[in-house]
Amino acid sequence: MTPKTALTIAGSDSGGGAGIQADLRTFFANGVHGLVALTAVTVQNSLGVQGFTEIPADVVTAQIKAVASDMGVNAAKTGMLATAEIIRAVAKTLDEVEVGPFVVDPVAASMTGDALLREDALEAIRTELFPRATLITPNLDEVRLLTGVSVVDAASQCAAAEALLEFGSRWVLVKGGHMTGTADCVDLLSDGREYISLSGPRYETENTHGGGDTLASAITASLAKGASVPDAVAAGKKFIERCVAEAYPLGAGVGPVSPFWALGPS
Ligand code: PXL
Repeated sequence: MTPKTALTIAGSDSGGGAGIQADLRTFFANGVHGLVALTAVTVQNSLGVQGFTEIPADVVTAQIKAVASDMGVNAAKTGMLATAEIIRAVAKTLDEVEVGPFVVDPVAASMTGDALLREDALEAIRTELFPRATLITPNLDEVRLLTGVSVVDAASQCAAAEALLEFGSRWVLVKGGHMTGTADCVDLLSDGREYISLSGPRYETENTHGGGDTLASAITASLAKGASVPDAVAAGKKFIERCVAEAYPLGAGVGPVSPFWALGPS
């Protein structure tokens, strides 16, 4: 049986915890065939990102067209996009090929605070990609950069969701994981009509590298299999919770969230 396919348009993490490495194993663990349009090669380890080189925008476009025209894409997501030129190329390509539901994870920086986007690029994500997105999945740092709203409680999380929907995505997931002083991790999913609060346990771990990528990929995998956005987000949250619960130390800095539980008992 041919599985459904999901495409990640994202960068490589030499440390293997985030980026396309996280996306592909999350797709695999969720039973979909992963396709890749590589945007950048980062040089990094658990201590931080030492630098990155972007892939030429026309090569990013060519990768998307190659897989979409032959293999078919049931859902797609973006991670690190590196430059405004790549973002514009992705937006234009999505007008030309069919990729199904489209998830935009507006990755701006790594857990260690290192930039993963050139300066003018966040604006391009907002204007070029958000209007084409089925769902956007910003964390609270990205919410602040995109809207100026500092989320500190349920009311400001709701205000942030409304401000983000103005940019034109169908749905927004305002992730609450970075909120301090809350016992649970509460994410807010909204399309402007429904406001769905998703609450899960907060695990005490420093090892959360790749968490955002893993969540967005798990959601994308469910969308590829035909789930509705609320069902895909609920399933994605369950998936990332297990990955965070079993995150492991690796290197002297921030370790990765773990997908190993998905293999079953060893
Ligand atoms: O987690 C965001 C992210 C996405 N993509 C790449 C990364 C990171 C974080 O470090 O390195 C390639």
